Amino acid sequence: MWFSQAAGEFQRRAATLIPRHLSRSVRIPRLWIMEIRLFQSSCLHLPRTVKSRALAIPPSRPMATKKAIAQIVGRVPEVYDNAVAGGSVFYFPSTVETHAEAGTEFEIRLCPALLKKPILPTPHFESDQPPSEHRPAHKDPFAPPFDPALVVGELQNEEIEADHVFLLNKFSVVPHHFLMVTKEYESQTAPLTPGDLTHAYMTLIAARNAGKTMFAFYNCGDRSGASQPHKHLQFLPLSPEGAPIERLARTHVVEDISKPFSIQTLPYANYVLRLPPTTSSQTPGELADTLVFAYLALLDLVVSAARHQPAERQELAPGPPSYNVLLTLEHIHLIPRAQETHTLKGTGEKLSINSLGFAGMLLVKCDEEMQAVKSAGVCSILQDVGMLPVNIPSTTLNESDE
Ligand code: B4P
Repeated sequence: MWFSQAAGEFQRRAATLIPRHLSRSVRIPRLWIMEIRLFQSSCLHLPRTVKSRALAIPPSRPMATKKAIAQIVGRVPEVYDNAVAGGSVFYFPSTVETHAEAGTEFEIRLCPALLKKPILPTPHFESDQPPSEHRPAHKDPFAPPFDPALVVGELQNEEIEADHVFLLNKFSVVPHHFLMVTKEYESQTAPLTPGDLTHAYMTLIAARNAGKTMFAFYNCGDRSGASQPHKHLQFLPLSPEGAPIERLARTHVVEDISKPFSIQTLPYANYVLRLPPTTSSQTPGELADTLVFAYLALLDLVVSAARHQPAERQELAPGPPSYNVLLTLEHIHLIPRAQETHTLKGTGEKLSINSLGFAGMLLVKCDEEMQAVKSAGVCSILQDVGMLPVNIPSTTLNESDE
C-alpha cells in the first residue's frame, strides 16, 4: 500500500536520525500508518528509485555542506540576472495590495502578465515513475539535462541521505525565487525526508548568514497547488518581517516547545511547531533530529484533521493526504488540504491556492480577481480549500493564548 511503503521508507531514514529519547515519545509512525489506512479510496505507490541520472559529486562533510549551501545562496542573484538576461527565466512584474483579516495583513499580489503563462493541468500523481516515462510527451523539467542557465548548484550529504539540485524558478514573480529538487525522481506526494528538511533548513540558515530572509515551502499532493510531480521545495525571498502568517505564529506564546499549536484566529486547520534556536556547531544529523521530530508531530495532526472532517469534506479529499508545508527558521507549519481550487463567486473563475496562499500571500491575475478575492474574504477562501479545525486533545497541542 502507498502509505505503508511511504511510511516505511520515511521511518527507515528517520530511525537513523531520531535520538532514542525522542523516538520513544514519538508515537506517530505507527499511528500515522493506522490512520492513513482510512484514506483507502485511492492508494499510490511510493516512487521507486529510478536509475540515477545524477551528476557525480563527492559526498560532503558537515562543514563542506555548510560551505556549499552558502555558495549556492550567494550565487542566486548573479545566476538569476544572467538567466533573465539570457531568456532562460521569465520575470513577471507584479504589485502587492494588503488586506486586513483575522488579525493579519494578507498580501494579495496582482500579476496580469501571468495571464500569458500557459496553464499546466494539475498532474496526476498516481504514477511512481517520472512523467517522461509514463507520459512520453511530458518532459520532467526537474530531471537532467537541465538548462545550465537555471542551475545554481547541487548538494549531497550521505549522513542525512540527501541529494539535491538547486534550480532557478523559470517563471519568476519574485526575483531570486529558486527550487531544490531531488536528484533522483521522487514524487511530490511523498513526505519530506530528513535530508529534504535538513538541506532546506540549512539553506535558510545560509540565507540568514548572508543577511537575507527567505522561507521554504512544499506543495505536497494533488490538492496542494503543485503543478509538477517531481519532488521540489521552493525558496522565496521576503522582507525581514517574514510572511503574514509567520508574523502571526511569532506572536503565539508557546509554553512547551515540544508541542505543536494552532493559530486559532484562522478558520481552517493549521498546525505549527516552534523550532529551537540552532547553534553553529550543529551537524546536519543533529539538525535532522529536530526537524524530523517536528515534521512527524505535525503530520500526525494533519492525518487526524483529515480523519475528523465532516463526511462531505472527507469526500472532497479521498486518497493520500495533500498538505502544504511552510518552513522558516522559527517554525514549521503544516496545513491539510481538501481541494486545490476555490471558485470565486464574483467571477466564476477557479483560483488555485498553493503554500504561498497559506503563508498569507495570494496571487491573482487581474483586477476582477483581486476584487472577487477581497469580497469573498481571504480566510473564507483558505477555509474552503483547507480543512475545518478539529478538536485535538490538549495533551497534544499547546493551549491557545489567543
Ligand atoms: P509547484 O509546487 O508545482 O506549483 P506552484 O508553485 O503553485 O507553481 P505553478 O507552476 O502552479 O505556477 P503558478 O502559475 O500558480 O511549483 C512548480 C515550480 O516550478 C513553480 O515555481 C514553477 O514556476 C517552476 N517551474 C515550472 N517549470 C519549470 C522549469 N522548466 N524550470 C524551472 N522551474 C520551473 O504561479 C506562477 C509562479 O508564481 C510560481 O512560481 C509560483 O510559485 C509563484 N507564486 C504563486 N503565488 C505567489 C505569490 N503569492 N507570491 C509570489 N509568487 C507566487
